[in-house]
Amino acid sequence: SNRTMRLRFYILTFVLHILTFSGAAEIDENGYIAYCPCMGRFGNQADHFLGSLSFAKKLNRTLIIPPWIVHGYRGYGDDSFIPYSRWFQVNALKPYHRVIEMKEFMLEIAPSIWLPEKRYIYCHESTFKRSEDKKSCPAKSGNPFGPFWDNFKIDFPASEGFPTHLHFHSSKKEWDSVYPATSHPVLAFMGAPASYPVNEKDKQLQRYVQWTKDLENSAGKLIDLKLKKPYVGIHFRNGMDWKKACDHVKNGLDYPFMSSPQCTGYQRSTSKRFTYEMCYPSLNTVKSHVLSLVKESNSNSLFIATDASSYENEFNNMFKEAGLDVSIVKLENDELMMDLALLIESDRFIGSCGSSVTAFVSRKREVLGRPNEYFGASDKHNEADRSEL
Ligand SMILES: Nc1nc2c(ncn2[C@@H]2O[C@H](COP(=O)(O)OP(=O)(O)OP(=O)(O)O)[C@@H](O)[C@H]2O)c(=O)[nH]1
Ligand SMILES: *[C@@H]1O[C@H](CO)[C@@H](O)[C@H](O)[C@H]1NC(C)=O
Repeated sequence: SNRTMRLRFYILTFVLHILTFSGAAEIDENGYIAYCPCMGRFGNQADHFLGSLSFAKKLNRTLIIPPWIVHGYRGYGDDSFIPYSRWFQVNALKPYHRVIEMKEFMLEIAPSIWLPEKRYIYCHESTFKRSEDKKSCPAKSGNPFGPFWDNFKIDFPASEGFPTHLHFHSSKKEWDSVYPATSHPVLAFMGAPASYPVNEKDKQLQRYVQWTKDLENSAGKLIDLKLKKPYVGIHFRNGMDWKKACDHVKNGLDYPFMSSPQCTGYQRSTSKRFTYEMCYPSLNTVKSHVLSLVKESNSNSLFIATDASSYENEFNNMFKEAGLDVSIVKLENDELMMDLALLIESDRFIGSCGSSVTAFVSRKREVLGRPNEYFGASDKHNEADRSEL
C-alpha cells in the first residue's frame, strides 16, 4: 500500500542519514597515538596530556584522547575512567590538532585499522626486562596499567621494542623511518609520550583545554551565588602525603621537584632554589601572603581549595583582627573540577609551587593574562615561624 511505501521510504532515508552522518570518523592515513595516563592523579595526567598533544602534533598523527584515570576509593571500577569530554570540550582542541576520544576510536576506527591481532604496544627495548618473558612491554602489569586497557577490552598480542636512539624527543623523520604509518597505524604507549612537569614550550597548549559549557555555567553560577568580587583564590596542599613528599626537600633543591619549575623557572642556569618553604609553607607564611594580597586587591572574598585542612578559622580570625570584612568560601564536597574553575576565575591567585593541580590553574591563568603568585616564593611574605603548626 501507499502507506507501507511511504514508511519504507522514511526508513530508508533515515538509514541513509545515519550512514552518512555517523560515519563522521574519517580514518587518518597519518596514523594515531594512544597512551595510558598511568602516572599520578589529575594534575600529573594533565601535564602529560599537554605533552602528548604536542607529540602527536609533531608526528602529525591523530591523538587518541584517553579518559582521566580517577583513583577512587573503590579501586578502578567503571566510574574510574572519566571521558575527557565529561569536563572539557573535545572540539576546542581541534584548532591545534586532530584528536579523537578513545571510546569513539575503539567504536569507529579500531574495527577497520586496529584489529585485535594487530594491537602492538610500543616501549623502549630496555623496558622488556621488566616483563615476565623478558621480550614484551609490561603494559598491563599492575594498576592502573591493566585496568586501563581492560576497560576498552584491549590486549596486546605483540610488543615493539624501540631502539635506544629513538625517544619522545626524536623528530618526526626518525619516528617515521622506524614506524611508518602504513605498517604502524597506531602507536600505543604504556605511558604518556611526554614529560612531567610539562615542557615550558607546551604550557601554552592549556589554552585549548576548555571547560564544557555546562561546567563553565555551573562555575559562573557558584561564583555569583557565593563569592563577592573581587576575590582571591588560593590552592594549598597540606595532606600527609604532601608533607612526606616535601620531607625530601628539607634543605632545598637546585633541580626540579614535581611542579616546582612553575615558580623557580624552567631554565636551569637562571632558576631559583626550590626551598622547603615553597614546598610546604608554614601557616604564618600562608596567612601573611593571603592578608597582603587581599588588602592589595581590595578583595571581598577568599576562596580556598585544598586537599586537606583549609585553616578556615585561622583565616577568619586573621581577617577579624585586621578589621576586614572578607567572606571565606570553600566547597564542602570534594569537587576538584569546580575548585579548579573557581581558582582560574579568581581575580588574584596564590598556589603551591610543587603542585600539578596548582600548575593546571596557573597555566590557564597565564594564557588568559591573569596574575599568579606562589606561597613561599616571595621573600616579603616568608615567615618561616612554624610555631603555629
Ligand atoms: N577537591 C580537591 N582535591 C584536591 C585539591 N588539591 C589536590 N587535590 C587532590 O589531590 C590530588 C593531587 O594529585 P595530583 O593531581 O597528582 O597533583 P599534585 O598536586 O602534583 O600531587 P601529587 O600527585 O602528590 O604529586 C588531586 O587529584 C585531588 O584528588 C583541591 O584543591 N581540591
Ligand atoms: C599533516 O596531516 C594533515 C592531514 O592528513 C595534512 O593535511 C598535512 O599536510 C600534514 N602536515 C604535515 C606537516 O605533514
